[in-house]
Amino acid sequence: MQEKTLILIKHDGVVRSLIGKILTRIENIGLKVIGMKMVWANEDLARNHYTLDEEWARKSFETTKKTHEREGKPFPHKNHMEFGSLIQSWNINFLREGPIIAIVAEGPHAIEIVRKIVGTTEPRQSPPGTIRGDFAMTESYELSDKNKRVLRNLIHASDSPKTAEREISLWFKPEELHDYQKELDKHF
Ligand code: 3AN
Repeated sequence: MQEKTLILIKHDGVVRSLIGKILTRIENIGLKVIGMKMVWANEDLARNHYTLDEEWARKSFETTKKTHEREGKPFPHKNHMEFGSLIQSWNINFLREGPIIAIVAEGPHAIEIVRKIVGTTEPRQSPPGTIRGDFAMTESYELSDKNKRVLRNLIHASDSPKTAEREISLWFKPEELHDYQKELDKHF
């Protein structure tokens, strides 16, 4: 039940001075920050973070296609791998735009809870109360498509235990993660 998750406050969050506000939300729900640093990712790190996974490409292709169809907008991409590699290259450029904050947070159900407070991939659909909904709701697939760039959605959070393990080991050395007690721990 105790889980660790990787959170990245991407460069759009850093330049909008949202580091403190986002961290407060993570702390407020009772998760423990056990690792944190500012990183300007190189090409290798960014590419390893956004590997082109076929299952992800298929899911993302379907979700984006559905959103376009619902709104009566043309969706020019024919297959998920062509679409996936385009988004991957946009994601790599975006991740390397400037320094970002990498965080490892720990707590019961940490992965699920952080995804919940982050909101949906498209900030426009993200409900008020979520990080993307409260701070980035004007961002949409329509805007990112028009400008041929990735969705600027402030934050990344691991989406499964398997991804969390891979991502944490990519961004942090074991000695950069710390073990300490907090007041709430006695209830877990
Ligand atoms: P999330 O960040 O909600 O986990 P993923 O993992 O599906 O979303 O996608 C990774 C990143 O790829 C997103 N944060 C978003 O910036 C970008 N992305 C995904 N789909 C699209 C799209 N159709 N257009 C632009 N950017 C996209």
